[in-house]
Amino acid sequence: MEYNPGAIEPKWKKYWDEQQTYKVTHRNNKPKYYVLDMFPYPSGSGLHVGHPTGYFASDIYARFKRLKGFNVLHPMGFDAFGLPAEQYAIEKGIHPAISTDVNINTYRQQLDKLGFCFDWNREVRTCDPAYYKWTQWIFLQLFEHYYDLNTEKAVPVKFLVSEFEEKGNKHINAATTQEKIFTAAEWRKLSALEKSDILMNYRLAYRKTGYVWWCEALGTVLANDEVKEGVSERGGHPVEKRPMLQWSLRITAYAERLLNDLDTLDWSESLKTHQRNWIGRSEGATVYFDLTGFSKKLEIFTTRPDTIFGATFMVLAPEHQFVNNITSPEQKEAVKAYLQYTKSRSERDRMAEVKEVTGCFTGAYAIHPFTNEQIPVWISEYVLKDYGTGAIMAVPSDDERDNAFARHFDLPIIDVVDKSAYPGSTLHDKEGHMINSDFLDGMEVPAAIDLMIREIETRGIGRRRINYKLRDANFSRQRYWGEPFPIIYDKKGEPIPLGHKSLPLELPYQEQVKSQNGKSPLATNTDWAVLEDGKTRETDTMPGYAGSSWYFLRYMDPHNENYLASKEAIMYWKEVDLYVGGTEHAVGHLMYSRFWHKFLYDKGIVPTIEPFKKLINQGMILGRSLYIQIDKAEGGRRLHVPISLADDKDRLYKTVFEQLKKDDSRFEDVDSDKDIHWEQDDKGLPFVALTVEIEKMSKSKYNVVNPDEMVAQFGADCFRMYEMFLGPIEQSKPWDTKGIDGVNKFLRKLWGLFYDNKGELLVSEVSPSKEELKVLHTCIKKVTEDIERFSFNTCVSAFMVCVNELKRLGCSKKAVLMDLSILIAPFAPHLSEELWEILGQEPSIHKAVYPVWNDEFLVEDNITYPICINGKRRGEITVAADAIQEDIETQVRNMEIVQKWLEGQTIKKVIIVPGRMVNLVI
Ligand code: ANZ
Repeated sequence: MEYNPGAIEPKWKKYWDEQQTYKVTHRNNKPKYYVLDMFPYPSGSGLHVGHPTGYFASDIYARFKRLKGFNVLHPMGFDAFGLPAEQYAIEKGIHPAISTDVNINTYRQQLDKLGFCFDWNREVRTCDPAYYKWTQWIFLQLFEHYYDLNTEKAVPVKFLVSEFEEKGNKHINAATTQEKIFTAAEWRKLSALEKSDILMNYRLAYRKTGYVWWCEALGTVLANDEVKEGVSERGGHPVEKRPMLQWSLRITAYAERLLNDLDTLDWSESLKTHQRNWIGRSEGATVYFDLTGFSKKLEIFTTRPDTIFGATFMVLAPEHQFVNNITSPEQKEAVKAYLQYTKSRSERDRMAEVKEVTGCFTGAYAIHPFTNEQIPVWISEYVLKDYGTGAIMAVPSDDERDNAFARHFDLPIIDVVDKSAYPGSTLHDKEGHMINSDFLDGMEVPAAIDLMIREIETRGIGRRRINYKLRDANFSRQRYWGEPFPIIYDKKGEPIPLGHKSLPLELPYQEQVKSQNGKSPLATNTDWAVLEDGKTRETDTMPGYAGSSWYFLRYMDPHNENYLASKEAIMYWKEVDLYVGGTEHAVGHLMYSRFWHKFLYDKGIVPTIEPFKKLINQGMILGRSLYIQIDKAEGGRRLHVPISLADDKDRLYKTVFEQLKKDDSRFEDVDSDKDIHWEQDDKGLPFVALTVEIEKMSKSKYNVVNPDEMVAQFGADCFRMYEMFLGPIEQSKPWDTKGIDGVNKFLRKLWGLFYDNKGELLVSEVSPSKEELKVLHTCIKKVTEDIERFSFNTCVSAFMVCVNELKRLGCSKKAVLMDLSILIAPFAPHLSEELWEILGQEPSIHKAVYPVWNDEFLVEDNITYPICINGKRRGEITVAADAIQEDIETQVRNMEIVQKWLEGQTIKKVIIVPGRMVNLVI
């Protein structure tokens, strides 16, 4: 009998399906444990070997926890709405509803071969109306709540309305963009639409015209985290800021909690830092400056109010609303030209580090609130419209950008902080003592900041302010493939939420799925979008992150029609104990789901303040790409070809030609290698220079390895183990199919403990020896401890050591093999199930009890001491671990080797360091 994964794996897969081995319910007395993977969006290319890495790690852990007596929730589903799915459908000319279905089926088939212990009864798909009914419901809840800063939680808007009716908005302390204070009488006089507009300034889901990222190529608006370095994250297309009427989520209301609660999480420091930076909390003050000849005051934000005596000019963002009004007639032309220039600059250029200083004087002056001097007001692209107040007081002595600006335009610089007592201190360090600063002189910076803020507040020219880089999250997409908003507009344009009973509002099927001229595809479907009495539907759809912000809750009770999940199920499963996924979601998905979760916590729906207790980011599996260096003169143009061609020169040459002709018009007529500059080898023969590079696996780089092939060739168990064996889970590492053979051999060796090569069963009932138990229990200890700390590669090594040792000892004893099979079960679920059966046990091994090591078996029987004579090592002696000192001494004195080195001299002293060494002084 040989190890044959091709027969074993389907057999046990079928058994698990029939027996529903991995089905779980919350009605269980065991302690719970929730292991979650970031669910995939089903792309058209299917899985490559990099995708399941994280799933293997979480699956091993889930299986381990189960064997350890936990009731483990380990579900899987599909993030099926959103841009990638829709882009794929459009490229292929297939309706997204169809392509998504097809792609999900492909994924499912691939996943099913890999031996996961998912409870598929709980599958969710974000594009399923039964699911997005609750996404829409949460949106409506956000719409119907505002954030109360006194109680620090979400409160229904209806309380706000009754407060307005009685007292106006004076006493409301909310996260709001409502600036105007009104009385109850004023409120009551407003029209329905005016009231609705005011309430929008409070709602957690609100609609407002704002500058948003518009991506022409994708035909939609994008959220901040979907724009990376000034281009769309998906596809790398240019983006620009455009004013549009859009839905947004007031995530900024939760900034402080999102920041503080990071401390409660077992996440990597780098991920937490990433989130902290994204939230970007700054403490400082806003200060009002009077402007000459202009009635409005200019509000600036500064983190360094202590430096105000060094403020020698002001700078506004070019888009600042004051620019037009304050510009003097003399400066009109120059300002106009400068605005033209900044408009032509992409956001990417503007955000890039300043190499070139640009700006323009407006002709206006501000009055310094402490010196009463007039200081010039400039505009410059380095001041961003969306940060702080979009205006700054420039302190060229203590801010690098202000300094560069002042030097370039020859503006005055006044030193206000003396750092001589702090050698090595940079401008970013808030240290030094104040000079040239009136009543602040002599004070240390931190104290001066504090005093200045109090002074500013006393004089009524500003106030303490905490500023965040975090922006509210844009929530509208001019796309088809997403959740429709459950919102109708009346003929005056007032948004009316649909009643909860009308949910889900289903996405209508239509052929037209591409947006046109920035108009949503749903807007072209007038049958659906236009209602009676001049009412219309919202025709934008929700973004991809809507459905993924709460899916982990739905898994707890996926078929519930009356609630997003029952109270009972949520109270049992509580939160995700272990979340495994890639770092690419660091500030998008992980920020949004934390926000939604906190909102649901405020509403009493979930019992924990955070959704994901522990999080592990798996590293990427990298591919080996082959590059051919051609046309050297052109500066190293490179071409991707399949790695398999490295050994086949003829085919390689042919492929080079085909590729060249296909993707470079200059090579269209090439029909022989005469036309290409091959490199010459030392015999003068043409050759193609090849390099192999390790980089991200992707279809476009011809470096993907398909897991199906691995399974067909080696079996899923071998593939799982090899992928874990590649290295620590958090690290990125290159894939090398050649290496899988080592694991393959190991599994066969393990099998060889059960059957000899004639197919005779070797398993015996004889009790294991002390030595055999030591090998087994060393392995139990190592593997248990290593799994607990998510070190899976070292577990595989431990298995290899254990099996080699057992082989050496000729041990095929049932008692040892039983425990060993359970240890291996999380890694090789099919094989271990087969071994369990061979051992005469009832399936399933996955319901067995994880072995516990016994320290008694780990104790060493003997100890080997090095023997030193006058400090030099001359030999060694092995004695029983519990031998007493006199016996060791007697034995040592009588050893031949010792006698030889003594050469008749006498031993003055014998020093025995227990367990360590023996030293003789002669
Ligand atoms: C005066 C000053 C003096 C500043 C000094 C810094 C150093 P963080 O820490 O990132 O919050 N600033 C404010 N709004 C800005 C905007 N819209 N665009 C560009 N810069 C802006 O940065 C806050 C500091 O960045 C503020 O404090 C302001 O410059 C500048 F020695 O005010 B400071």
